[in-house]
Amino acid sequence: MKSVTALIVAGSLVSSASAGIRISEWMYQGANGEFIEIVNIGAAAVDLTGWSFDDDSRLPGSFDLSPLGILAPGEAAVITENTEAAFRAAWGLAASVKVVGNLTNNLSRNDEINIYNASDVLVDRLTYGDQNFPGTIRTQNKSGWNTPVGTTPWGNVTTDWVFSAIADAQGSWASAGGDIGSPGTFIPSPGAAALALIGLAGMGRRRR
Ligand SMILES: [Ca+2]
Ligand SMILES: [Ca+2]
Ligand SMILES: [Ca+2]
Repeated sequence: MKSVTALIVAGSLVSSASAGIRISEWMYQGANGEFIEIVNIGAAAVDLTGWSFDDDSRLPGSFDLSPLGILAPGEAAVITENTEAAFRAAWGLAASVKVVGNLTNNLSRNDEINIYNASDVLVDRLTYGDQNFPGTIRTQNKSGWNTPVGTTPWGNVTTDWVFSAIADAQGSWASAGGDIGSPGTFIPSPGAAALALIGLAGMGRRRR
């Protein structure tokens, strides 16, 4: 009974958030540069032209995400303080992975990640910090990840977020400098994928 209720709640969240860009991974400090990963968990492609990022100063337009272009359903992209070329080389990323470099906002140990759309409306927020939120992870030289389908957006970091480890469920690996993460790779959990399908089925029924 409990699991049925959870399925219904998660399904409704998915369908109401069909525009679907979510923060899925972050590392506030690393040998090859801090980074943030976002993913399109919706059913439609999303054009990031005019979209932006800011940290805890919460200013839409602070850092332009337009260079990331269009994200297909399920596709992840990376924002990093490193140069795009150096980040790609250090992590061995395929040319198809979308990366925007030269981020200057500097994520700190306790900080915030805000993603705004082209209308400067907040799309997703992660407020994090192992000091401000005791018991949560400190993403120094290893990233934290979550599979955000079915979880509440606009949230604080919670114990749902876990450290990346070599060959974990995201297929994480080590960078040239020894950082551990999976920038640009997003693997939905089997449960999250099932919930997304339920959400899509619900949307289809309502349209008819
Ligand atoms: Ca930093
Ligand atoms: Ca900052
Ligand atoms: Ca990832």
